[in-house]
Amino acid sequence: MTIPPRLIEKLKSSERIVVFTGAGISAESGVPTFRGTDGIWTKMKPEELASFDAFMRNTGLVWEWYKHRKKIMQTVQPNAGHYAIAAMEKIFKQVSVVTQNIDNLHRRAGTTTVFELHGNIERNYCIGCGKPYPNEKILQSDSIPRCESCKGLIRPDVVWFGEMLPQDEWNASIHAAEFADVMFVVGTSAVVYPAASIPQVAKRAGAYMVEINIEPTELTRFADETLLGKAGEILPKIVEACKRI
Ligand code: BV8
Ligand code: ZN
Repeated sequence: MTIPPRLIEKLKSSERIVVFTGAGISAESGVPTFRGTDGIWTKMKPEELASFDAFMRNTGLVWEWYKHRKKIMQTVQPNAGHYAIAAMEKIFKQVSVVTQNIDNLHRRAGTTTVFELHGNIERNYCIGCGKPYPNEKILQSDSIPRCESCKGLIRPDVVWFGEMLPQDEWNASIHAAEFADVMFVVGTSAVVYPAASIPQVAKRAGAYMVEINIEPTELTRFADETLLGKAGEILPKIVEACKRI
């Protein structure tokens, strides 16, 4: 895969970069995606597990699923794609990552401006009194975690289907998209809203949209460039080409 020279030309004159990511950027770290062949949603429908109703109806099952994913996240590392995005901060004036992922891998790779639209699997809180709880506490026992202060149910600090996105993260993501010179869209099937509207906001505001995915998606027809291949292989090549600018 060679990086199109026109993209390098565009990046040469760019200051503000936004990178919108989905599960595909973490796939090479060993984190299962949602819709791929090994995808989580192939076994269960999203609403059956990632919704407040499912949590109240089937608390044990939902916690079992999140504890399983928390344990996976404890074993995985950022990959070359995450590190390449972090390296962009040394090349461009401003780099913002807007992620749908809850795996914390962008921060662990060194990216400093990360807007987490769907929460973070390392955080939990009591639905009764809001008290925060770290994963260490949650993973200590196999039982359903309850608050030591008010005995309320503890839940993962992630955004479930039917729930609003965190207002500050949302507003900051919209603002970054509106001022982006280049919007990278990496490893997302772009089917979950309102997150998937962020790249459109950037495009409408005049950003050059670059999609990186192993297959075409809902956004491909809007992209100025579509680079088909693995994020962990393409992103380092883009960064290398930019370093030579
Ligand atoms: C809201 C956190 C309203 C939890 C997630 C009917 C009923 C109820 C709701 C709706 C409905 N119809 C529409 C909706 C809205 C709903 C929605 O969009 N549903 C979809 C399914 C149609 N959205 C919501 O409910 C949102 N809230 O609308 O609230 C509201 C308004 C006012 C007041 C109150 C409420 C909240 C949605 C958030 C859900 N939470 N995650 C958890 O993770 O457990 S969603 C979760 O799935 C992810 O966060 C992400 O957003 C999505 C998965 O998408 P991707 O990340 O793109 O992953 P996917 O596997 O799909 O694709 C991977 C891609 O990577 C592929 O393209 C693949 O080709 C590529 N790839 C693979 N390997 C690589 C690669 N690319 C590059 N390199 C590789 N190596
Ligand atoms: Zn409590």
